[in-house]
Amino acid sequence: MNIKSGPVAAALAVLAVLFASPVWADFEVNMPRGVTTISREVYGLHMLILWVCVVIGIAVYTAMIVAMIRYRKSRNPTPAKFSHNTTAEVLWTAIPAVILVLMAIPAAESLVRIEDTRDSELTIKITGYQWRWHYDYIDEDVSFFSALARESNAARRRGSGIDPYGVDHYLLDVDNPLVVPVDTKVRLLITAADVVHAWWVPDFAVKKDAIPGFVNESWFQATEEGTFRGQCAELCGMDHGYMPIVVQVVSKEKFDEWLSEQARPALSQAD
Ligand SMILES: [Cu+2]
Repeated sequence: MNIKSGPVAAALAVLAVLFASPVWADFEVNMPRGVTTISREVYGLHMLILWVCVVIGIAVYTAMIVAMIRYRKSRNPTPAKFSHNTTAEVLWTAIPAVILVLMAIPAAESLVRIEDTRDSELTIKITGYQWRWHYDYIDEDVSFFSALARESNAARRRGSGIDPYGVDHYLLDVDNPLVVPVDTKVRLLITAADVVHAWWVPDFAVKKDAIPGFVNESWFQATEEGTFRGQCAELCGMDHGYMPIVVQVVSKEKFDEWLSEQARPALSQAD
């Protein structure tokens, strides 16, 4: 192996090992399709605009490469002297403007739906703290804190001796998950008690800043049961990386059961 090829070969070997590793099987290159009507709409919009960009990219690069080859100096020694072409200028201004307007129409329609929190069946107030979340089921007398799960918290500490790969959902698990019923429009009131946080669950297409003194609104309606994970998405301090979000979407019957279970200990505490 000579000196030049040494680092290149080493880098290629590292890349080969990285990409062959089973760890990558968990990663998607694209954004998730999600489990709410809005998340699927956002995904569809993202794909539509991606393909519009791909077509434009191919058209522009093809024109550029053709021009570079056809009008190269060796083949075209005396270049044309004109400096304006009104038709071309009108076209390359009008066509992008029309494309932008066409893309803005479905995007604006989605934005209106994303902001429409009317007719919700359940309201949950979410408060960000350094570094945990507080959930308050308005009208239900149920509220609790949700913090990093004990196993993850132990493994993250320096010198803990615990292998993070051995911890299930390392840094993405909490002690008390948020529980919501399926097929129910859940309105979220999002705020913070100390610094700016952001409540982000990709599968719901919800990412909203939690700002002290302000109440932001959002909503989601999950159409599938399951456990969905997210994280605080605003750099909020030293332990920003240790405030995950876990939402359990359960059947309506299970949710009612869960609610009544939650209300009981709160009552006994009040006595
Ligand atoms: Cu935070």
